Formats: sequence, structure tokens, C-alpha cells
Amino acid sequence: MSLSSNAPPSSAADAAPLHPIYAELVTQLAADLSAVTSEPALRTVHARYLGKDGEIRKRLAEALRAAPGPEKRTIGQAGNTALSRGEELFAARLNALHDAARGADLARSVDVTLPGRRTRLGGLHLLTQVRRELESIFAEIGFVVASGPQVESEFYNFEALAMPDDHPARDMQDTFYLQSPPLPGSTGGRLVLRTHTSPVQIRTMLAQPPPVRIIAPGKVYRKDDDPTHSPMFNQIEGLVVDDGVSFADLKGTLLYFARRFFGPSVDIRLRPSFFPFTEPSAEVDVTCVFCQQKGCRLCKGTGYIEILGCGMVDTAVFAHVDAERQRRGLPPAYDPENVSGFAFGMGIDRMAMLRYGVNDLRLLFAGDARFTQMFR
Ligand code: 2NL
Repeated sequence: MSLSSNAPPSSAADAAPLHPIYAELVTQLAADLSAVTSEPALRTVHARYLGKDGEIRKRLAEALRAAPGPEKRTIGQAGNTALSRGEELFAARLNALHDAARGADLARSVDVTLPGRRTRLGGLHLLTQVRRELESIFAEIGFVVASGPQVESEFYNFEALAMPDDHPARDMQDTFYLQSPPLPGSTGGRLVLRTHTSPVQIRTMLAQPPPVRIIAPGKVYRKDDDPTHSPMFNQIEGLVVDDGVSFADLKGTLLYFARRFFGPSVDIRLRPSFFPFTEPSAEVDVTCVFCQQKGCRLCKGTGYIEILGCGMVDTAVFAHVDAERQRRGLPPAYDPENVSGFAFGMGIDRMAMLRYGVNDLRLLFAGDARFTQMFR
């Protein structure tokens, strides 16, 4: 900081008297300068008096016009003196304002002995952590993550998955239908909130020929709301299609997953089941992680806990995919004579609850900090 800037303005105050035609203007300028307290306001005053069309130059021009020839020189010189006196007054006031601001800054005191305020880091929601873990386990065995829209047409969500018009899952009681009309030019029927992530698998098969090895995680919606069902939940589905994919490949894939997720000592068992889009279909159980098969409340004494549903892709699904590919001018690529596949689906929410012993589904969606902070 410059010490000299604290010195009184040098020439302005004690300089020789100004020519009478400028004296009053310069006095007014001095008063206006001391009245302002900010730099922008100060510069406005500067422009008003000392600018190109400012008061002092206007006065100078008028006086020059009115004065008889011999006096013009004196009046011109006096005008220049008035202008430079004004500039000095302005510079002095500007300095004073800067000094005051600097002084106020320096006067602030900081108690360096106060304890610091810790910045609390955020964290990923339990469901995000679990989804990412599932994604990375499947990535280890060659699966790629695929995604798609949550608002789907009936074609992608139902029709292509061999769930015809009269299928009970398509009921208004079970599925959220949008009130908006179908998209212009769409042949996909009405719009729904997707009830599973299978439409992502359909979109993938329409976009590329086999081999397909994808998982589709994401939010899905069903008209369900009770202690164990939420109208929105999270699902992850897998799909593999290639030449010669077998049920043994499905079982091996699921055993790999179960041991990576629940620990190397678990086993799985498959029970026959039914889904419209797989044949044969199975429900998969894992040996109870809570009681090591001794039998407990959580496995209802059976020693097994259900984790997912799966099966070999029904040839009817492949037929829908190839028909739609053909309609779009694409070559058929999913002829069951040449390819086969398996698919599976599980609830991410359910996986999180089993892994971390969460006993109420609604805790996952309520956003209560007492819960979310347990998983940082
Ligand atoms: C469950 C069961 C399942 C599928 C999902 C699927 C997808 C296509 C073709 C065939 Cl594109 N299948 N998905 C298959 C079997 C079961 O989910 O319990 N999910 C929570």
C-alpha cells in the first residue's frame, strides 16, 4: 500500500484562485465528489463535470464565443487550469475511497484459534452403490450396460415380449398408462411407464444382430403400493443371445453372480416357473445368507431365499423382433434355427435389502438422512 496516498491532496486546496467564470463550477464539483461514497458514483460525477460534454468544457466554449478576441487566450488557459484542478480533486477522492476500502478490509479480525468447520462429504445412495456393484460383477463376465426410456410404448413393453392385448399385466389396475395420445407416426400403441426393463433388451435386438450380452438396470413402475411394494422400484435384467447359448450357460452365469454378490460359500437352486417371454423358465433361490440353511424367519425355515427369475428366451420374442426388424428394412438376425439366448431379471431393491439386512422397502425411497447416512 502506498503511504503517500494518505497525504492531503497536494495542489487543489491551496492553489492559486481560479478564474471567476470557473470557480463556482469547481467548488460544486468538489462538493459532489465528497458526497459520493462509491467508485461508480464518483466516475459519474467525473463525467458530468470533466467529461467531453461536461459542465467545465461547456462553460469554456460559451465563454470563448462571448469573449472579445484579446481575452480568448486568457479564458482558454484558465479553462485548462480549471480542468486540471478538477482532475486533481477527482484523483484525490478516488484515492481516499480506495484507502477507506483497504482500511475496512484490514480492520476485519479473524480468530485463528477457532476450530475449523468440517466440510461434510455427501455419499452415494445405497441403491446406487448396489446397482454399480451389480453392473461391475456382470462386467467381469462380459456384460455391457444398456439403457432406455422409462416411458415406453405398449409394443416395446408388452407386445414384443409375447404379452398379448388380453394379458392381465396390461390391465389398468397393474400398469400406469399415460393420458397423452401415441407419438405421431408411432405404431407402438399407447404409452406406458415401463413395468420392467425388458423393453431395453428389445430395443437392443432391434438395433444390432447377435452376439448380445447386456444388462439393463433402471427404474420401473407398477400400480402397487403396500409395505412390500412401491409404485416405483429398480430392476436389473440381463440378456444373452448368440449361436449355441444353453440353459447350462444361464445356470453358470447365475452361480457366478450369486457367489460374487453373496459370498463364495453360497449355492443356488432353480425351480420351474413361468414367464410369458421365456421357455423354459425358472425361479432362482440362494442358500440363506442369514442362517446358513439352518432355517430362520427370513427364509421361512426353508434354508433358501428367492433372488430372481430367468429362462431361455421364448422363440415368440425372437419372432416379434425379426418381424419388426423386417418392417424397418433390416435383415432378420434372430432366427431360432441359428441363435438362442437366456434372460433373467431381479429387483435391485431386493438385492440391497438382502445384502444389508434392510427390513422395510420404503426406507430405500424415503430419503430419511438417518437411514441414508448408514451407508456412506
Ligand atoms: C423377475 C423375472 C425376468 C426376463 C425377465 C426377458 C427379456 C427379454 C426376453 C426374455 Cl427381451 N426375457 N426378461 C426373463 C425372465 C425373468 O424377470 O422376477 N424380475 C424381477
